[in-house]
Amino acid sequence: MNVLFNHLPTEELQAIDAAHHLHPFTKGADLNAKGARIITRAKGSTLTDSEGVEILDGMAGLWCVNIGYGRDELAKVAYDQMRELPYYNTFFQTSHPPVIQLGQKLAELIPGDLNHVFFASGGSDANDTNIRIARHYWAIKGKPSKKVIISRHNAYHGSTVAAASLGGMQVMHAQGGLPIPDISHINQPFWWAEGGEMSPEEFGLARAQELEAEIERLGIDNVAAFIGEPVQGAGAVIVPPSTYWPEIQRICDKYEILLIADEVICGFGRTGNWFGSQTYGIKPDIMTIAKGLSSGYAPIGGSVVSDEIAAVLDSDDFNHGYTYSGHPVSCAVALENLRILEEEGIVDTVRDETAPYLKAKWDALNDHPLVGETRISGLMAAIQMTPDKSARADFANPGEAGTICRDFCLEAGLVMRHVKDSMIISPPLVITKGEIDMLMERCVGALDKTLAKLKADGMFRAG
Ligand code: PXG
Repeated sequence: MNVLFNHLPTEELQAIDAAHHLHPFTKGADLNAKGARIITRAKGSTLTDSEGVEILDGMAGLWCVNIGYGRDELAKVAYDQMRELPYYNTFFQTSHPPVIQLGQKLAELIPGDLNHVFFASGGSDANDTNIRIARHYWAIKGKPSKKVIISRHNAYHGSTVAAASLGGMQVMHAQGGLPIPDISHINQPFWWAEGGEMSPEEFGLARAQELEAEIERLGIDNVAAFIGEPVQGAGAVIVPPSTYWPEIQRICDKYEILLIADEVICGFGRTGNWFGSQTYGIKPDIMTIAKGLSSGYAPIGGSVVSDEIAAVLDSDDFNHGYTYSGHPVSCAVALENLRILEEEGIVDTVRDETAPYLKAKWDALNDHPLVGETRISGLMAAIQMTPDKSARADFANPGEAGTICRDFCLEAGLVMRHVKDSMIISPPLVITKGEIDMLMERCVGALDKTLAKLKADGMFRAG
């Protein structure tokens, strides 16, 4: 057996990890003191840790393992491609079959005239590419002052300097001198937290109209594009009111600015259609893709642009590219992943069966005393915990209840992520109804225990 599979005892692995591995979005000192959980293998929707404990993966890794773990077909394709052509670049007037075929397949799957792909290694660098594409596009068209990209507070668009600037995460802007210039942020359509006395529909419209006000404030000659996730994922699964996207679309059309849909999480079936843009009636000029494109089996992302943008870009040099743009192994793996998603009808099953099944159970959580609201779109969903439902109140120490609940979930054998005091799921799209039952049972058990602990600690006001 490969030495990596026949691993060292957990404590030794944890000690080595603590000594040499810097983890993303982590306070190293705290993690090193307790030791990371070591995941050693996975199959379907189930992870196994180094102690042999099985855990239901309610997050599909990091919102990405759409076809589930353990598909040999993808391993085989990667092996075959590595033997045939492990690497070649696409910079110097060259191309190769996997990148050619993947571009064609994406043009077929992605709606509208988004027929041209610039490949990246993930979502962050694809969004960097988008900033450069949008600005270069306007410069070629003789409008070099059109540089500002309008985004939203609490958006997540990645972790590079440019993508984190584009995102609206305060904790990221607070480190490393962000944001870069010429990015502006409007408010998010998060009704529960920010909607006040408005109905969700009124609020959605009001928040979308902030885009129009921001364009007017900046001056149309300075605005290049608007970017948004169809449903904000990392922000806490914020499903916008029905009025939001149609108004954003109207404003982008009226002012003829580019509309960038960041489909890194929503793409490839997550919302019950191939793309979140289809679920929410968005007609983007540029789409960011990553994650579900390869189901996380190999790193790959991309910027997909319209015929018109491609024609403009093609008229000049575009001085941009990554060593791994269109990596042959990643492209081959992505193609096989798309074949499986398509041939096994996985997106249809989500739309017609598992998402409605989950939704019925998820909606019923609103009866739980700890639940302020639930949000769901396809197989991504959130539970908003609150100390006082009727007041739509926040906990005094945001994130504390979320951490408590997250730990109870893990104890019960369920990976559920928390964003402050929202509990989030985004399971593999192949999750079965039986596994959804199991997920719900573990989730409700964790909510009950969290409520009991919060009451005991005097952190729960109502009920
Ligand atoms: N756009 C969106 C909408 C994302 O969700 C990225 C871009 C960046 O992709 P890469 O491949 O560069 O990571 C993402 C990534 C979380 C979490 O904790 C979410 C992401 C990444 C890491 C953590 O929810 N989303």
